[in-house]
Amino acid sequence: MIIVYTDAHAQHNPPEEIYDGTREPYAEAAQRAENIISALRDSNIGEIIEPENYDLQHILRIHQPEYVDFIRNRSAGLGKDEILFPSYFMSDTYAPIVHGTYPAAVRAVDAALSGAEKVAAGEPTVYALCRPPGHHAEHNKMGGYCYFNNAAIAADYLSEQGKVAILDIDFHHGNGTQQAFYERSDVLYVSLHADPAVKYPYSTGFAREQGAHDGVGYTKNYPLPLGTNDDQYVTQLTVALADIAQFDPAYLIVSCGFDTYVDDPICGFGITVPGYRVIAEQIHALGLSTLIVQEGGYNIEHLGEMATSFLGGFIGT
Ligand code: SP5
Ligand code: ZN
Repeated sequence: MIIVYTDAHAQHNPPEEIYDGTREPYAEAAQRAENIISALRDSNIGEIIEPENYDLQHILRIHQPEYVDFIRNRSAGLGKDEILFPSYFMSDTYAPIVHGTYPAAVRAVDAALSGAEKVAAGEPTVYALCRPPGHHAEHNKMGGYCYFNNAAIAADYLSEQGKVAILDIDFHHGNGTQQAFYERSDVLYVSLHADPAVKYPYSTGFAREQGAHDGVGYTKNYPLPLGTNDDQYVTQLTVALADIAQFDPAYLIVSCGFDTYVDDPICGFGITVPGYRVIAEQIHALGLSTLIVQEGGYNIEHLGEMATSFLGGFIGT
């Protein structure tokens, strides 16, 4: 397996988010990616490479030019200790801008695109350790710790070569990714997530959302109750994997959040460290060329174990 990582993410370091009117420590901390990469360095899972640099055009196929300009200009205009909760182009109060947000977000896209390029060149499994995450980022809105939609940009890139399925196993519904492909039949979006009636992003991810126009039937949402454990999760995953097998894609992108973990501080499923391996083995059994893109996961201390367990399920170690 190839692992794509750059420490450029660390310059995106907001000190806080606003939750219910109160400023709270930023859950999507740089230490998340640092703990994952350190655990992977200590394992034999794969070679770690730096992402290449890609043209902005790839981002602009998913995001509005004014939105991209806004993040670039507002990031650059901030001092090193300033934080901005913008009034434009935002879905919520979980995606503030700091000085390093734009360059970090661009490099996260580069990591996903590098992974996509490797997969297109025949690499069976690539893990892009993206930070900041991406699946909540919409065409012209940041939100939920996300700015540019790494997985959607990689999916659009790979869709030039063949059909792409996206399996989103983050705890939260990927509203941004769903939006990007809602009217397309060449990219299937399948998501398992907490019931949006009770958890973020609240307004999308209901089972009745199934696509529109050419995309009818190519969005599949599987909301699950709080407390969902390993066995219950794998039962629903089996259904999602059958959808993907039936679609018969050339490539699979896994939007991989570890916020389904039993001890995640802000979520509420019951997936265990060994459970991540079982989930990965089931996905791997599809036999598809697969790009894994990191999304959420907030139990910083245990993220390395989760990533090692999950990625191990793809290589049989
Ligand atoms: C990528 C991803 O997983 N984004 C998740 C965005 C959800 N953020 C909303 C939850 C904020 C909870 N903060 C809780 C503090 C409670 N004291
Ligand atoms: Zn999440």
